[in-house]
Amino acid sequence: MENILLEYPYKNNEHIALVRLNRPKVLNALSTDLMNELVDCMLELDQNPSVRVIILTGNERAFAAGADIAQMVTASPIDQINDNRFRTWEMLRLITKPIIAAVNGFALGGGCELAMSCDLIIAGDDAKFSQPEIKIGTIPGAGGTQRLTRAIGKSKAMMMVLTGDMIDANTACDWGLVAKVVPAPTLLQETFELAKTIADRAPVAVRLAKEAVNKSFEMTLKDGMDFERRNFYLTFSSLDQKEGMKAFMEKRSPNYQGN
Ligand code: CO8
Repeated sequence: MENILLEYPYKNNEHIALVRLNRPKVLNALSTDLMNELVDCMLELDQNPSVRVIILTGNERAFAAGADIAQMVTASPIDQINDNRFRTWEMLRLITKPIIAAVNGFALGGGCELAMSCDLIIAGDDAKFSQPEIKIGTIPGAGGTQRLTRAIGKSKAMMMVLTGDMIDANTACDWGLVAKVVPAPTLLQETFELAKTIADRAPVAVRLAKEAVNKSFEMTLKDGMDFERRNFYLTFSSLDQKEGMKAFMEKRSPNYQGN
């Protein structure tokens, strides 16, 4: 892989994988090759039984400054259709394990959309978010008008999408785009602590909970409640549910095996 790095930096915890976007010279612009590598890597991690949580990050300067403009500048609509870059973006939706976006610096355009494709965002206090496509004569194409609107509401999303202006990390947190803001130098450590907490939970339940929360964006409340209930029932077929409740009754910590 040339455009991303896969690391297991937490020696005492093999359950957590760190995927780093790695095109620093162009602020991690999301080229087709990068997105292909990213999706391949994510699909592989999803199949790896020892991995329970994935952290996706960039570097100190940028999470990602958007789709690679150099690849799009002369593209025709037919080029875009033939290239079918959104196929890879769609495949991110197939990942069943929690993905935490750890954002320092710029998360712009496709970079903001990529962060929003993750399950939650932790931001360093220097992070900046925007959908700047309007400034270069186009509009968001990977969820910037949809996920952003669901995250922060119509009026604020309109302001961001129609102006293209950046918001800072604290504003993004106040508006509900970001779960937590931490001092930038501590971003990976803080994200690891959160990932570790999630990795310590029952993996089957984590997967079913993620699936149910994501369904809330696609279903009516009634259908979503039905879906949630079925996943709730399904947890009772896991050994981890037996272990979790037994451990509670025995006043000890549970030991989850992920089955
Ligand atoms: N694409 C390609 N190259 C980029 C990108 C990008 N999105 N962003 C930055 N770069 C490159 C610059 O060209 C520059 O390269 P070089 O050194 O060779 O000149 C290098 O990164 C450093 O950038 P700057 O010199 O511009 O750094 P500054 O600190 O002055 O500015 C900014 C930083 C504000 C982030 C500025 O670079 C910028 O505005 N970048 C573009 C942001 C943008 O418009 N993003 C939206 C792109 S469109 C998009 O994302 C649509 C998504 C649709 C879905 C995805 C479909 C695949």
